[in-house]
Amino acid sequence: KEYMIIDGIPVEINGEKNLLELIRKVGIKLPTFCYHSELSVYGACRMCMVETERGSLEAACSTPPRAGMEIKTNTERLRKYRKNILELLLANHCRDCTTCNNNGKCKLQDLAMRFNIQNVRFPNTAAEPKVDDSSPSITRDTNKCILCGDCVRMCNEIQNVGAIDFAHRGSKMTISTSFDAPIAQSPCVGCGQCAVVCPTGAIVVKDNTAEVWKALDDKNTKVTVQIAPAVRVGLGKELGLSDGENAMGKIVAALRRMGFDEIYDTSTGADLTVLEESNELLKRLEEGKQDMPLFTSCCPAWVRYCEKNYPELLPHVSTCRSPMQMFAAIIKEESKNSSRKAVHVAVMPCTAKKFEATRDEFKVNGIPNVDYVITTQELIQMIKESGIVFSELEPESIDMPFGTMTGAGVIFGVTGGVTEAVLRRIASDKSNTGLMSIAYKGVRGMEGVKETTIMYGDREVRIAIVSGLKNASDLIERIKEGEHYDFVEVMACPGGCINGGGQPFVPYEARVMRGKGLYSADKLCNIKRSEENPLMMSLYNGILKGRVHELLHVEYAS
Ligand code: HC1
Ligand code: SF4
Repeated sequence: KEYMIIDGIPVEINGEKNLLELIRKVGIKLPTFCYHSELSVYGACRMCMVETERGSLEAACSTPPRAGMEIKTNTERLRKYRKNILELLLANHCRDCTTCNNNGKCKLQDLAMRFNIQNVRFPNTAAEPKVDDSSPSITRDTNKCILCGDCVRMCNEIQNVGAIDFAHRGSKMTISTSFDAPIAQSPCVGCGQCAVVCPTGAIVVKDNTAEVWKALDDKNTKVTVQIAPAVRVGLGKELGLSDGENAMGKIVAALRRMGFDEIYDTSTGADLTVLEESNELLKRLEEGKQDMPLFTSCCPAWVRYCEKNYPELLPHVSTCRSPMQMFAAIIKEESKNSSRKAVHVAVMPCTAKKFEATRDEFKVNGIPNVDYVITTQELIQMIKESGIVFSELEPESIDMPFGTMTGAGVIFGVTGGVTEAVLRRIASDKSNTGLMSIAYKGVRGMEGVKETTIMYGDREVRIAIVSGLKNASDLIERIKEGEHYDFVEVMACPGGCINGGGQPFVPYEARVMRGKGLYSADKLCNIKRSEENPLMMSLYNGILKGRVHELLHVEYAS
């Protein structure tokens, strides 16, 4: 065993890549702006400097631990050093914290508080705000940027999109799209992962709460809402619950108090998706197709990425609308019977859903089926604004007539969930053991690439599950080189919707807890398979009769 000394405490080295990981492991919160374990090490912010026994300063993020090494993380010299960095950043920053969209979630604000910055010794040189509001998913203000490069590395390394990069040199350096075009005209797919890692208000989730409040206040409007699977395990932590705790009942209670007229669960829409997508897969298998796989279509950032980068693959993307859009089409259809104006809101963990809602494919007579998408973060904001003490709410249940859903629909929110739900549908063994054996087939887990093979009759069905768009494009390249798959699930955000761009930012371990939360929610459901949802039958015999294609399917053509 090898040891080193951190602040006088002997600590075992156990394969940690850098000092920062080891320091965090012993419970010391070393400050950083630019370190994320899943991104490459940039080492630019210098906040994580530590002092060695020889008196030199080293960046903990880019120094590997060595046996016998002795370091200090909190000395007079380090405190001065960090304060200096913070003051320099603040001198160049607008400091409109009270009116900033990121107020309370900003790392710069947080560290200024933590290091007790009461005075900035340098003159303020912050430029006027430069806001790019062109995207329906994210809002950028480059003058709140501290050049940590987190967004650039996320967009390039994990998402393989490359919509933004460093531009210019020295004091003119900024983060920009190519030719400084509005982000909506760049290759951006709206996944929001840049906003997840941005430590300040330079990239934030687009805020649509005002429109929703307005609809709620209007007596002549009936406001229906659907809640995505991943939201229930993503918002509790900020409202006094624990990481990954299933807060669905409390969310329903909060939405009812806020004035929503009918409250539904997107998992019901996911049940419809399972039935339709399974049919598509079975048709392929029965026709003995061996060409390109069937790609899932529920993730709007993936669909956009495919349109922009692999338009030739679009015929292989499932024609199923996403669960949000299938369900919205049905809810809007039902709302036609109301004498009031119908507004439908979707609460999503996802920023790309905001874009999906604006697509012409999902409008009827120019009116979108989903009028507004708000993210988990915006819902938290609305709950706080309304003064509701979330942790004390009594859980309530969703509404009828569309209030039945299954465990298969709930697990959509975590990578591998769509596949598991489809496998439950196509498996011939409908016993409990059969159900459990699917779970152990390699579909679960937070890995970015998973593969499994199942038997359908005497045909081998090859399945790949990817999350993170770089993993998707690597897989597509392999497929183009001749590797065969029958079914490919793609989610743009690493880990799936539980880590969506609209969820509050949490470290990796907490994301795992969110996934576990969804699997527990599945266990709690008395119906596990989509085809056993009694609502499905009545929908197919009712609203959907003769209109399955019109209401549940879409053809994307870029
Ligand atoms: Fe998702 Fe989906 S699972 S895309 O990740 O298919 O956003 O949660 O609502 O539509 O159901 C997101 C989550 C969500 C859809 C479903
Ligand atoms: Fe890149 Fe996604 Fe951010 Fe767009 S939203 S700039 S694709 S990380």
